[in-house]
Amino acid sequence: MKELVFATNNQHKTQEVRNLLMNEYSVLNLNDIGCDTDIPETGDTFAENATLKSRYVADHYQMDCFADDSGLEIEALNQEPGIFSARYSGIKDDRANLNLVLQKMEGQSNRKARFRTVISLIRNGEVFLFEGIINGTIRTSPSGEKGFGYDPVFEPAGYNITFAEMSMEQKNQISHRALAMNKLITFLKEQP
Ligand code: ITT
Repeated sequence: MKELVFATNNQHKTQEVRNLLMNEYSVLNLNDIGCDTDIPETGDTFAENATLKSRYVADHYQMDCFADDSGLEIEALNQEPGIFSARYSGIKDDRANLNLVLQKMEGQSNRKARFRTVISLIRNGEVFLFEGIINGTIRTSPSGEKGFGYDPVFEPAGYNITFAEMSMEQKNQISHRALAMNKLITFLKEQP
């Protein structure tokens, strides 16, 4: 099977993407290729940060590679946490970040939010970008044990359960990352 490097340290993301690509590619993450660098994400946008990660691997390992940068954008908080989603509370701790979101949203009637992913693919030195968005709302308290990050407080539009109450297969049918990944897969299939 063809191999593809996914420049991430996040095991949950790796699992989701392996599940999506299981019939087409064997997915290697940073750990699998022996890269233990915490690649700096110093950009101002998802696209810049995703490309910093994919470019790092392409430059240091001479391999085609893709990376995603994703996060939660909440309308009432001026699209925060956005690119700061992984460390919104100051530390990389899912519970602390989620609690800060709930605290900032206390008493707020506009609960609209969206998850957004931008994937950056480096192929033969060239960058290609793919975006996925899912709209929804922020619950007033967490619900569900599955998934990761802000999943327990995000209810996708058209559902009455949170991402954390869905199986990975169900989340993978509708999530921001799955939408962006499907665009990437379509692109890869069209390539010679
Ligand atoms: P890598 O950079 O190593 O890929 P990361 O966890 O730092 O892993 P990001 O920089 O893309 O990933 O940060 C995204 C953060 O946004 C992540 O830590 C979660 O808090 C949140 N997030 C992204 N996708 C999510 C999802 O599907 N469900 C819940 N939270 C998500």
